[in-house]
Amino acid sequence: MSPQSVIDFFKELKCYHILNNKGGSIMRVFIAGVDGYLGWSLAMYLTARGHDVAGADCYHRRDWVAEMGSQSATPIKRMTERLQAFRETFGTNLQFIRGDITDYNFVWNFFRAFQPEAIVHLAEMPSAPYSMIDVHHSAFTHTNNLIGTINILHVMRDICPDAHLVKLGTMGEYGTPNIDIPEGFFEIEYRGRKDTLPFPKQAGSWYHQTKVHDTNNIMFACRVWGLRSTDIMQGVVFGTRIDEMGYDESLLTRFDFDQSFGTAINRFCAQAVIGMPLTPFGKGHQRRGFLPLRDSMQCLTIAIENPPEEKQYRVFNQFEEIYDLTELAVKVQKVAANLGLTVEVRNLENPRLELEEHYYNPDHQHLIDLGYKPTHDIETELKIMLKDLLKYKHRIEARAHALIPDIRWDGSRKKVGFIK
Ligand code: USQ
Repeated sequence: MSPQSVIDFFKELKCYHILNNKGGSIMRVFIAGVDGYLGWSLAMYLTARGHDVAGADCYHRRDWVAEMGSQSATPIKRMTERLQAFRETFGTNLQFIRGDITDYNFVWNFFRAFQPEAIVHLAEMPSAPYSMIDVHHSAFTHTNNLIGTINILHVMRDICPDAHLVKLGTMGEYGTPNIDIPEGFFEIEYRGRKDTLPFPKQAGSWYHQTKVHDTNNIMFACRVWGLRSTDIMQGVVFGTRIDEMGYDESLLTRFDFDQSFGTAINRFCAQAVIGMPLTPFGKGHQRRGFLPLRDSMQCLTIAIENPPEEKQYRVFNQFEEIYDLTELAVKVQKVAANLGLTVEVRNLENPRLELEEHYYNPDHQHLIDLGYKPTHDIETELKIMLKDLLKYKHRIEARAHALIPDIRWDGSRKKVGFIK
């Protein structure tokens, strides 16, 4: 799209005035990846709080899930219908242009016209298994994730150097070291000298590696060009909804449950709904930080509304609580039983190479200091999820085969079996 046509697009939306709007607590927020699980929810959450939101997406996520032979449990409408429902509910447009962040000119034109004050970058390939399929998927994950971030950093430097980049990283960047994990940096004494340095990264997949590379690139851009950024080390997100979605099906966000794009709790809930055993991998004592979708929205908004200083690169570890995978499966089993759903917990052979029993103690204080109030009620959230998913049981059953993994970390492709 040419620069003039992007500007015409914003004029047509009658929001051209925002190009010159300075100051105030209402911010112009650009969301890269606005058609995704987090992006669509965040667009609603921010709009409901009065922010001017614009977004871009090239529908990669829809294609990747289809490639996995799966579909979202919640039915996802075409973007035109989603935008119409958005307009009817919120009384304002979500300013959307279809486009790919790996296209530098697209990012340049969009930022030039919209002049974002905050940029939330969610437009990355988010799946560890998908990145481990083969060389092509690994290379695609690197190209997609690294080039998208590089483009955003360069366009920020040239068009909106005062804007704040809120970049979605992952707790998985740190891996599972046998010591406490700080928020990004730690003080170290080595051979009698002290410094504050980035905490070592030990990612567990090619996908997680791309997030580590992004972190290095963003830190460099902040140091050299004076940009400001919050790198969010987010844990595993779960949930079907946030309150802003109400009961309009067109406003629901996607809910994936396949081996690549479904995450642990979401998969357990999908399994419970169709009566399939819940599947901790291997010994099932992997520990991770988890947070509900509504807390993820709260935290991202806190980060946006409390930008860092010029040149500052800061890290937030974003999760609510740490759980052991088997403990979680048992929680899902219990809440499902209260709804009359009987399900077993059965361990599956682990397709991944990871520690299955380990120490895990990451800090997560920065967001709490800024006002984050964790939901703390996982069982209520699980009940909401299971009730929502029961409406779409047929859609999960139709793709039940996608729940059993066959993507292995050694590069082979063979379905895993139950081990007990
Ligand atoms: N797991 C099971 N059974 C399952 C699915 C997963 O035991 O049916 C285990 C995995 O082996 C792993 C843990 O659960 O030990 C988490 O797996 P996951 O698929 O929920 O999450 P992961 O691959 O780590 O990636 C997800 C998101 C990613 C995000 C990351 C945050 O897909 O985008 O960055 O969570 S974190 O895990 O903290 O790195």
